[in-house]
Amino acid sequence: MEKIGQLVKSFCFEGTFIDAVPYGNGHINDTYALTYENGGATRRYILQKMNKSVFPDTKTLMHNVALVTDFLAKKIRERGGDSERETLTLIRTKKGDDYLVDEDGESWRAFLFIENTLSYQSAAGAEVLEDAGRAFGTFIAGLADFDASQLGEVIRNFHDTRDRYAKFVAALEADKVGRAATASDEIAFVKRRKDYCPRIVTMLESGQIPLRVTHNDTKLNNVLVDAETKKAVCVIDLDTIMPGSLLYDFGDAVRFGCSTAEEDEKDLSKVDFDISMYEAFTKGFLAGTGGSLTDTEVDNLAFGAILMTYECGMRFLTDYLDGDNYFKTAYSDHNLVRCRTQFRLVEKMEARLDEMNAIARKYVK
Ligand code: ADP
Ligand code: GN1
Ligand code: MG
Repeated sequence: MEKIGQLVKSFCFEGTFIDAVPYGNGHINDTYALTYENGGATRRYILQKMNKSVFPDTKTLMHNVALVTDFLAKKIRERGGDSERETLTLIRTKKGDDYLVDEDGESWRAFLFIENTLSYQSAAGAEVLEDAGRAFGTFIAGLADFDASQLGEVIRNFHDTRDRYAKFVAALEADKVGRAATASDEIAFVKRRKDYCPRIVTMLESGQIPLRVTHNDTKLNNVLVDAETKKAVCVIDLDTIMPGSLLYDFGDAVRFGCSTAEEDEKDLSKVDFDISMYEAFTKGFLAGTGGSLTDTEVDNLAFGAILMTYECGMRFLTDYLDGDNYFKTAYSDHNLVRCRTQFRLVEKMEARLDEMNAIARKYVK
């Protein structure tokens, strides 16, 4: 904390620094809420130490974040909205940079704290899901005229499930920490569904579905919701904004938001796929995107949810086999526990695929 007290002096925060407390439930960055006092009023900021093993190219990452937040802020202001609440606002350093590199080579960035909001860690109710769907849909639609060629690729092949499979196989073969024997059911689960892996990525490559600017990390806790009205306020965590498929964003949000349990629930009997939440989310998402989906995208929304859940489970399993180097973990088999919830959800969704497809068609304009 002493270090934070020093480095905050390099940012354009207003007032007197009071304290910094660890904040939020992200798996990647170290997030702190900073409190400042200014003329009797308090003001908060978010300070994040970016995860350098996940994001070695901080320069490209922050280039993307700055471009996208500036672009969105301008749009929000043009339609009379409050850009300091409806998108992230970067606080630059006193030298005018988008982020700060400290003497240990760690990179830090800061945002205005969006007050009176909350975020959900698991299924939150139909209204919240519908609204979150609208927020993510609107977010993608709002970036339709953003020049994608300006964005650098922050993490190569982020949602290339073929590549994720290859990384899983490599981790399994290396079995670096001797854990493969403890995950044989999960390993078999991944292998049985290998044919899922190329489906979306080859549709993108062949032009069957469009390449869009997408968020790529649409967990429900990456939408801040107004604490009183429960309406979605702001889509956050813009680290993985890159060209991609809308199916990734739809699917990842369903994976997290339509589960009846938290991502790391140990009691699998509590883990189910809530189709009424799926319906609510789909309704909001399709309204938010404003009818801009192609028929092939609509036909693959439900599969996108299955694929993203499978991919996420495979990533947790790969990290477990690799010795927990990527996701933050709180105990030794945390990644295996997370992997199991994802695979349970995959099975639950597979059993309801026809209903899921019918719901997607029902809400297309
Ligand atoms: P990670 O990549 O580790 O998930 P996030 O950028 O999602 O990091 O931030 C972690 C958490 O911090 C979020 O889930 C949210 O609760 C909170 N948070 C992030 N940015 C803000 C902000 N500008 N205002 C309020 N809360 C925020
Ligand atoms: C990570 O950053 P966070 O916690 O919102 C991960 C996502 C995973 C998610 C699983 C950059 O998201 O891809 O789906 O954990 N982010 C990155 O909970 O890898
Ligand atoms: Mg996050």
